[in-house]
Amino acid sequence: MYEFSFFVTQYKVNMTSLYLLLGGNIGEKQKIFSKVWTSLNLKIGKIASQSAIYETEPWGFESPDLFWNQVLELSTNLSPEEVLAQTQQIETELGRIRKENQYSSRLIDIDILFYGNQIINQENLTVPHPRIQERKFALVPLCEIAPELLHPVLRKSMRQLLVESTDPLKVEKVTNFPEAHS
Ligand code: PH2
Ligand code: MG
Ligand code: MG
Repeated sequence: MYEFSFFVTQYKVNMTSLYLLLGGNIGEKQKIFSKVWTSLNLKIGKIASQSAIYETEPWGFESPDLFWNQVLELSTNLSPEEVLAQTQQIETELGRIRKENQYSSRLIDIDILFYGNQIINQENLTVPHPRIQERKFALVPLCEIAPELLHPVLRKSMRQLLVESTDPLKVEKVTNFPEAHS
């Protein structure tokens, strides 16, 4: 009995709030997004909150195919490296083929925006994601679910970063989107 409650306490203490950004601009977006929600819930942790889905113009490259973007907050007990391995595995399972060093259309991209307030600068992983402040397709959904969240490097809230953003690209809510909660 004692050991059990000890375990529960440890488990809760080690949970970290993780913000992920989903993005994709080709394929059956609705099917792909709902498969991602199921996989994330199973492999990384429970989805605690979700933004709406936004239809967004491609940032950094030209394509007629608009993106869907969504921010999810998960509660996880995985390490950042484990989260990265799991998100990359889910991307691959859903048919993502990586092209090196250039932006291009993709079925699904799962980016780590924030892992608690940790700052990570490794060769294969930078957290917070280095381009959040340049991209309205990340800031608008972040502001919807976490306007007061403080960027641990820039020391500004999501609301402040959105106000200061000069990104002109269109970010519009998709209405009648399905729920990410299972
Ligand atoms: N992701 C990119 C490059 N450009 N543009 C939009 N609208 N949404 C994205 O998720 C996105 C992008 C690189 O990952
Ligand atoms: Mg990305
Ligand atoms: Mg990515």
